[in-house]
Amino acid sequence: MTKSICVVGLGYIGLPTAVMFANHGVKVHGVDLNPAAVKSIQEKQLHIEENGLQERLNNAVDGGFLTASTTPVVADVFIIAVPSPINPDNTANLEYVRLATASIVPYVKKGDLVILESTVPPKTVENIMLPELIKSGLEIGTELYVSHSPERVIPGRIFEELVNNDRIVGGINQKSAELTKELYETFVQGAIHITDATTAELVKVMENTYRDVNIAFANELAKMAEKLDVNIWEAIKFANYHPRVNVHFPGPGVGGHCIAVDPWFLVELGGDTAQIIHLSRHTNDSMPSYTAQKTQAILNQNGIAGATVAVLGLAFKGNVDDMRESPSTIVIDELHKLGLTVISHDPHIKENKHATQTQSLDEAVENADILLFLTDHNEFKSLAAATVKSKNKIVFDTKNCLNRSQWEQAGFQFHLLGDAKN
Ligand code: SAJ
Repeated sequence: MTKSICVVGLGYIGLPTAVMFANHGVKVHGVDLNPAAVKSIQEKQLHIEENGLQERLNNAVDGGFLTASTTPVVADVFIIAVPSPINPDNTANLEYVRLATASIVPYVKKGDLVILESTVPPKTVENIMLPELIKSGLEIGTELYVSHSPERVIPGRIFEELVNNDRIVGGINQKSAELTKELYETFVQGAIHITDATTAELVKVMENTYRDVNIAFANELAKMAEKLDVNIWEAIKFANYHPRVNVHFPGPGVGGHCIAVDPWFLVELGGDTAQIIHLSRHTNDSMPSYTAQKTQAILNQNGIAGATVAVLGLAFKGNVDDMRESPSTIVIDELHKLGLTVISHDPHIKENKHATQTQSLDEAVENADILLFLTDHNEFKSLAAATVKSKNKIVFDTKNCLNRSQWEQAGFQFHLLGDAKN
């Protein structure tokens, strides 16, 4: 029998997951507290950008397999995919997870399965979810099954990765894990590995922390390379030819709602033990200010005072429309603190979400003394330098996403983060 699923949280993970099950003939009901998100899904309008989402949403809604509302419904399976952010003091905010769990309690019935997909600190299922679920009156583990199956997909390639990535399933007991595995086999072609809930929680946070620490290492090396007269991008490329080396890349900072957030869960849990993790967070968080200061230094070298900076790219990374925890907003704040004027542009952020933003690239660059590229959108990579008409011809590329010789041929003075050869 095909089970019915209620997905709580229709954001970057919940919506693609809901759509994916619906496209495989499963009756799915999506729930979001935001009535505007619910309305847009009912009307097949996207409130987030993701490759392949529109056509899959159309199929799901037109086929009658996906409905949405602001409150849960009775179902066989509940998938929770709500935010798990950090508070201003970097401690975990698990209120959304707790409230989402509480919201399904009136709707769960004997034999149901509850799956948490949100990334959470180890022990959240045990300490936050189970005390809520027990209020259903059902016996946990025999009448109500519970597991953590962390999402591990990368924005921009969500559908490809939902199908092909291996999946970790951590049950509160074996039966919960097996039921969860069976469910995801609906569309997952990667291997599905079974473990306990706390291990699954740690695995997911560990993966993102590995990436954060590795990027911090690359950012430290980039700063050193500038003093050594070495191009760090070239050096990393060569180092990565070694079969056991995989150094990540520097940049203007680490953004998004995962890599910049999850390591703090381990810092909170680990205290003094989590030293490398803690230091890496600080190194990565220092990059927006470093980028702003370098921009100022380039302007000083050129004797330009009271400058206007065209910030190109507001999204936290290339080819997504997501500005959550984006380093760009901090870079802009830092540029303002230095007394610089900023005008920004991002081809993926359609509404003006930042006070400095313009929808026109030409308008962003026309009065600019320097073009500061902060994200590696394809639109920027393929930009013909000769067509860019800015006031002063200076470029600062923080993502190694531009073709240096093309920009130099077009008369631009070219600067690259992590490369002193300018
Ligand atoms: N970044 C660098 N240097 C790099 C790679 C990334 O500075 O070498 C920056 C990006 O520009 C961006 C940030 O890091 O600002 C994060 O980007 P990302 O592409 O590393 O990761 P996310 O946040 O889009 O997605 C990650 C993924 N985790 C891993 O690759 C281990 C994804 O698989 C997870 O599902 C996702 O977090 C999540 O939801 O947790």
